[in-house]
Amino acid sequence: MAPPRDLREWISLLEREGELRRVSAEVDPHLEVTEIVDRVVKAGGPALLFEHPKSEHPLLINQFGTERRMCLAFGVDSLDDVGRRLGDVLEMQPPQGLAEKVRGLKKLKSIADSQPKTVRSGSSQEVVLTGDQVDLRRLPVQTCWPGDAGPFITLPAVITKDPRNGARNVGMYRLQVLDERTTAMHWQIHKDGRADYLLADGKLEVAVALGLDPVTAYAASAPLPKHVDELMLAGFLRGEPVELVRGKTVDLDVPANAEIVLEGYLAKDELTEEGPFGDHTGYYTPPEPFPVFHVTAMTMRRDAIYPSIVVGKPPQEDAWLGKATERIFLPAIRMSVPEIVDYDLPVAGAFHNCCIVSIRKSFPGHAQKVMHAIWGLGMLSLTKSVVVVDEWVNVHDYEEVFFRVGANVDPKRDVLISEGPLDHLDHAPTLQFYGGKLGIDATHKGPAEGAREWPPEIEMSDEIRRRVDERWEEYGLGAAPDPNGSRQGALRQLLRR
Ligand SMILES: Cc1cc2nc3c(=O)[nH]c(=O)nc-3n(C[C@H](O)[C@H](O)[C@H](O)COP(=O)(O)O)c2cc1C
Ligand SMILES: [Mn+2]
Repeated sequence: MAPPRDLREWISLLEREGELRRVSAEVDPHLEVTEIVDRVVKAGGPALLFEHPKSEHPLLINQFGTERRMCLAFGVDSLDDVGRRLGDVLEMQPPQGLAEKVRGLKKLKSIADSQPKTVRSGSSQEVVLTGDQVDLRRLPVQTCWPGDAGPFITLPAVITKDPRNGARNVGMYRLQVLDERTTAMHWQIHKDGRADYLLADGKLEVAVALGLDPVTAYAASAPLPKHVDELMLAGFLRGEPVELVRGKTVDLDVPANAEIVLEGYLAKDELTEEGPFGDHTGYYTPPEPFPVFHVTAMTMRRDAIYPSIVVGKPPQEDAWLGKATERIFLPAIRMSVPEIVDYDLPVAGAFHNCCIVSIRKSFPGHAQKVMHAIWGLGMLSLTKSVVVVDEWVNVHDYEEVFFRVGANVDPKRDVLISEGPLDHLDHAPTLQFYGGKLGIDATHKGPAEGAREWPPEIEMSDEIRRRVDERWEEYGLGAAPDPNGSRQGALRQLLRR
């Protein structure tokens, strides 16, 4: 099934699938929406369309809150399917034979189709407000947590151009609403939008799209190299190009199907105090200077729907945006580090705190090599701790990982303390941006790594397993438990947690 073309199609799809609830009661975007959503997210509940959030615009939230909805957004059964499609293109080899050539052409077409397309008009400009007509306070912008400095736009796609070569960038950076026509722009030190800003001479034009089809909205959060346009990725993943129209007051193309677009500019060196903001680390990030965004135009669909998301103590809705990235980028990571079998970024680790990675180990020090590779790879370079396990360990089964770390690690020999860049939001390191890294080698070790002879792991013989499979009914013990069930599941049952 083709992914939805815009937010309206997405909402219809969610509704058809029983994945969306409309709330007609009046609710307050000041804190009240957060408390409702926090409970619904943690219960694995539906997307919510608040029809009366004390604003003329309805508020959509929790659209990404479960794995099932994330798969619906991409039109796939499993997020790994999305990764495989991307991997297929990345790994393209010269085709052998006719069938492969035809398949190769299809892949090339999917790349050609990913280029955004300019169209003459779009529903995102049905209503055009400029100058004094702009009033951000008419949107149901949430104040999420009691200690927040004010209302924050939390699910934007921020579009800029590299002043050197015009290359587009799209990033999801929150915007603190300061008054009717200005916001702060929270792009962190490692981000591409900020790099465009630093390269700008005097002024940088910006457009912010709100209320996109779910794949394009996701793409704004994807950690692509700076020179790769996030809208290309969106077009590739959707299977059709993202349509753009000319901005009304800026020299930027904006999504034709967005619900709302904010156009404007940042003056170089005009900073404001941004925050505090209850962040995805589970703590408030303290006030810090960030650029001021002046809104010169607000364009909309008639009856525009405003999209929002709450971040906070994990798990929150952003968990599945992060998991989508984890799955989609696995093949790309394998391109540069092919010995990686799988990896997991635990949601509780806010994605940058921990990375568990399984490898096909083939030489002494291989685990350390992979730790350093991760610390040198795109946004993964900000990872604070890396746990390396052997290829047969399920990285998504945290009980199994804990078992391997306990069983296979000599802390003196297998723990590596290093240092390097850390996430902008990490409050733990002594210095902001820079500090310690922890690597734990939980693989089996050989004599060349200073270990004694490694003992064999306990495994039942295949013969006995087969016999018990065959005879299970005879024992009169009811339905057979899954012999390959996860350690996590087994432990929960055993300990009745
Ligand atoms: C819900 C959500 C909110 C985010 N807020 C911010 C933010 O305020 N500032 C920031 O720098 N990154 C934020 N991010 C992460 C960026 O969107 C992500 O790093 C993205 O890759 C940035 O694009 P870029 O690589 O083009 O800079 C957020 C991500 C999500 C999912
Ligand atoms: Mn980028």
